[in-house]
Amino acid sequence: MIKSALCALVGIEYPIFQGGMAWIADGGLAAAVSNGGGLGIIAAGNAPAEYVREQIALARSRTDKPFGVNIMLLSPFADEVAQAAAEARVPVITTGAGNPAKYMEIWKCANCNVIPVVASVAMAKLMTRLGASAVIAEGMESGGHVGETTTMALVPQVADATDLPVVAAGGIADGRGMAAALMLGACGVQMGTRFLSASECRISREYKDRILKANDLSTIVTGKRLGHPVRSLKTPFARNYFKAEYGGVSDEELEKLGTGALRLAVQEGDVQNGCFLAGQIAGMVNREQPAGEIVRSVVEEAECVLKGAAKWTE
Ligand code: TUI
Repeated sequence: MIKSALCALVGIEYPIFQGGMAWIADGGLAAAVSNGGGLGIIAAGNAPAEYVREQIALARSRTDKPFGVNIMLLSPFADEVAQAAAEARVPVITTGAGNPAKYMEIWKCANCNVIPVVASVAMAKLMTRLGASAVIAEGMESGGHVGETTTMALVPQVADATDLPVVAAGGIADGRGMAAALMLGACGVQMGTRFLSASECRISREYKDRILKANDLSTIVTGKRLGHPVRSLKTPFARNYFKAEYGGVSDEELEKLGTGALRLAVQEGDVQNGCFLAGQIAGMVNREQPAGEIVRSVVEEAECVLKGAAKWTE
């Protein structure tokens, strides 16, 4: 089985992280992934600290394996959630959509492994200097908030820029993607969209079915004009938002259109008003299965691909 420095660093069996998806990645999903040998991650999203404490307690009641908390840095509750994660001494803290510099000290004092998502080489270097344990290099194939660089271009450049373990994210959904990421210099992968199909992933039936039916052209990036580009499924909501964004709609009205849209997708399955975040590999996610099975099958397939790779040099 594939092992890497990441496994020893965070105490997991296989170097696979589950992405911290806002409104989706709760303590139940995180525990299921961790019990399967990967690293489950609870998403704080825009929720207050109380929600995060509850989800940590839920995860701890379902697993004795390590898990993480993802802190979305644009959240109005980022400060209190950062404090709560330190107080709960979660083994791993990942961050997204910003620069976590101001929290590094409290997290390190609490002995948490801090593993920020970076979308550039400059951010990877800064996080290395500030004492991160590893970095997640996330390309713009991912769902949700996206940077500008693809995984194929970002991962090797980040791997060259830091001595820390690099986790590749964005556009990875199977063993081929995992094997390719390892060849680019990563020592593990993070997957979000693939775990949307996990049996333990409690999203609306509409959301899951749309992921299972998606193809290679099913996603779109909106929100560039407001400075927060996000990738989601091409639903009526996303198409309308896209038109409004490139039409004459004001910034205020655009902000209003997006408010509450993640919750409406996840909990209500509302295709008119909900934003169904998904990565470009949604077209490869075709069946529902337990999270542990997803982890094992991706690792097994990656191993098979890597063993077969010698054919290229024979
Ligand atoms: O964060 C994500 N994905 C997300 S966050 C999210 S919730 C949201 N809600 C409203 C608006 C925007 C987001 C849904 N999906 N992925 C990790 C990620 N982080 N991707 C890119 C980045 C990133 C970008 C810039 C990390 C650091 C960074 O630094 C900029 C700087 O200099 O502060």
